Amino acid sequence: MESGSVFDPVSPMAHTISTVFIIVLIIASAVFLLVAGLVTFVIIRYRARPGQGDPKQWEGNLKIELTWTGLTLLVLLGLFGLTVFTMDDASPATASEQPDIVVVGHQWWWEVRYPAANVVTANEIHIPSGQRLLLQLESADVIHDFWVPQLSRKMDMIPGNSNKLWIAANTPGLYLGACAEFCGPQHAWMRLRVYADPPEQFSAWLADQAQLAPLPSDALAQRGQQLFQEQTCVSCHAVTPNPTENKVGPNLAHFASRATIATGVLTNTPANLALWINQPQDVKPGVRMPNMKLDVEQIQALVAYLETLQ
Ligand code: HEC
Ligand SMILES: [Cu+2]
Repeated sequence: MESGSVFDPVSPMAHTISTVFIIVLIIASAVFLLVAGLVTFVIIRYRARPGQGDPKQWEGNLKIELTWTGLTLLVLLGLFGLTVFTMDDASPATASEQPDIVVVGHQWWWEVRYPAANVVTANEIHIPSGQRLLLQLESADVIHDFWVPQLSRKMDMIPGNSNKLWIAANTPGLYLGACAEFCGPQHAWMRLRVYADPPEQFSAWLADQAQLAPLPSDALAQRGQQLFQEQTCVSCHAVTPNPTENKVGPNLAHFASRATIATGVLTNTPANLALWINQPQDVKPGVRMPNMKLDVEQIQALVAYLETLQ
């Protein structure tokens, strides 16, 4: 089941935020109903009636004013206290712990690194369910914001600075997130998928990601591999899971195992992949990948090759 709602938290951190959200919503609704109700009552009860002169004039009322000021103060102090405790629960102290995963925001995609396993991937984060993991959040260009509402609080990704965020998922599943800080024209297409796998399945996934995908065996895919090197795709995309240099585009070592193309714009099918390679600027205008002016045969070969990167 996939979802992304604040009201459906699956980690202790998200749960405490969801709770405070609901409490604030209830209190704010009660205040709204009280005020709107009183205003409605007064409008109807004390409306002007034909033949009546001006009503009796009032000049302040200390008792009523003290009451509404005092009650408002109490409500605000209560919410303040609640918020302080929630902040503590939502961001447990991190001390100097090493991050389990480093996530780097790019215009407009997510680089995902598993330092201990020496794996680099993109746009999909796998985590073992039932464990708390420390993320280190960075940015390669402008300010982005990491937000997977069901798993944790949201946190900015600041160029030149790294932030730490705990996430967890009590139950296996797919949890959707998105960039939550406007970061340029394609900000809305900076989606994120977090897969919480049962721990053994996660370990198997990570071990698999650390390996090179098997070399293509059929002629078309081999031609695609060659084109990938010649057409400068390789200058922006690594096809090994543990490259030594940083690239401008997402790591494609296991691209075929991902569900979407270009950070959520298209589902990952051969037809969509052909469309993407042919016209990235039409699919995601402004994207940092140029239209390469390839012919149909070249595109077919590249698709065949990329499909082998399981
Ligand atoms: C100038 C750099 C650059 C070049 C050259 C380039 N790309 Fe890209 N590519 C990118 C960027 C940046 C993205 C991420 C787009 C986004 O999601 O916003 C991307 C995304 C992709 C994706 C989707 C990856 C994913 O996980 O969503 C594929 C597949 C891809 N490129 C294939 C190619 C192929 C094939 C070529 C050569 C014909 C190529 N690219 C050339 C920069 C480049
Ligand atoms: Cu953004």
